[in-house]
Amino acid sequence: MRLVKVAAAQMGPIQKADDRQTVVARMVELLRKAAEAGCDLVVYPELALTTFFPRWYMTSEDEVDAWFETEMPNEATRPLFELAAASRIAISFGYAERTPEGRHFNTAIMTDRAGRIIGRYRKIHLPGHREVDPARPHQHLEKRYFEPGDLGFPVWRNLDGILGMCICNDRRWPETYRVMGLQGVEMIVLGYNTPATNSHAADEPPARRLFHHRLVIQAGAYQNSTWVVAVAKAGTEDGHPLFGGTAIVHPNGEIVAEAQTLEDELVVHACDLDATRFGKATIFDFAAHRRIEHYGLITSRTGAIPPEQAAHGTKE
Ligand code: CDV
Repeated sequence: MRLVKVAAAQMGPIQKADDRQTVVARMVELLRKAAEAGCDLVVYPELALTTFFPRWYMTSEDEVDAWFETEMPNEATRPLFELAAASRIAISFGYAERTPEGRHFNTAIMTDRAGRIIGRYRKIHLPGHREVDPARPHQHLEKRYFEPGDLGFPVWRNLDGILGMCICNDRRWPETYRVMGLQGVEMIVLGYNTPATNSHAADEPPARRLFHHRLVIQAGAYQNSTWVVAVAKAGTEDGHPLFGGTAIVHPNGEIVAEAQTLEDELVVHACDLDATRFGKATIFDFAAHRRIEHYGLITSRTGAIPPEQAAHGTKE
């Protein structure tokens, strides 16, 4: 057995007016509880330090940059890193990153037990749009504020296993899991902020949104025989509801632990990384069964082209 006791640290809403210190104090409290529970790893949501600011349309560069961190750790997050190191607990959380060159990414980091950042991931599948879309009941302006990640989907050796990260919308794309699966990933950790309503379809029931969330994380786990730890920012931020559904998924695709609230809540499970071996050695033994000679379209074509158009070239 290679047990990693994971705390999926769901966070309740963060309001626009909440400062980083207040939020980090909540993260520290969750970390304390995880330490009491004997956890090895604590995973927090996407953009954990602030409200989900991409719902707000901003034009001033200064206003936008106020949501971004230029270094990590920084003054606000240092207490979290210090407690993590003192407790010998690895952590992962998301934040808005501005690089020294002024580039903007939706980023997640992972530390080792000593509190050193050993992994960085920048969100690749950015949902939403760049300008205000009056047809939508709420805006989702990630494409305005972030560039697509430029680091691929790496994995890291940590906690005696092979761990990877992705962020929110990435979980809906099978390529995300498979690229990490091809590097032998044993646990994928991800944070998300998912609105409880669909901005393209206001009548979509929240239950269906939760169903799709579970569907993709369970499929990603099963098809790559990996643990998936999916962590929500939940509840209502300045009138905008986010669904919860923080969950830990076994490599066989079953959910083994799930959040019960829309508040700060720890979902804890002792994950045996050796449980990934069975699927990786049998039905999803990639080396034995994959047929890459038939997968070329996955990397050569972005959008779908139905057969009629493919036969006669693309439309002008
Ligand atoms: N933060 C996100 O990436 N949210 C998307 C919503 C917009 C669909 C998600 O996939 O949950």
